Amino acid sequence: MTGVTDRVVVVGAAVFHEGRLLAARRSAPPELAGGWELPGGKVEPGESPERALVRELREELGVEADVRERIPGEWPLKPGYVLQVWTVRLLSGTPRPLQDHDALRWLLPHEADTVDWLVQDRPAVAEAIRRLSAL
Ligand code: 9L3
Ligand code: MG
Repeated sequence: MTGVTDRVVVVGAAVFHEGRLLAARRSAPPELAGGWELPGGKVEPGESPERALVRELREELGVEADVRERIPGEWPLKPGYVLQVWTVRLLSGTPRPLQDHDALRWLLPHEADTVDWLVQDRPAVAEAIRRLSAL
């Protein structure tokens, strides 16, 4: 059962590869287009967040991913939606913007502020960069 008090969990991936963080530029919806995000999307009913993240990265970027650790915390999106973030490693494939994105970048820690992150993603990105820098 779902009710009016339930929140939709949106999962985001801090994909780490060769010392860089993957940033994805949204192409939709219009109010978010041009903003950079941690790729991911909504958890479906009955789906675990980790499974949702694997599915979203397959659909959006065409890669197989290994979900590692949750970045503690959650961040409000639009009303009724919260963002939760995990660190992720690539298992296979090269990310391509297949859905909802029109550009990708691999950022070194010192380049983290060179893209215009969606405001809601900024706290999670900051924490992801701290973890990447500590690897
Ligand atoms: N959202 C914000 N930051 C993110 C992600 C993956 C998603 N890192 C927002 C955008 C949409 C909603 O969450 O309003 C659902 O995301 P999607 O399913 O459109 O990717
Ligand atoms: Mg998405």
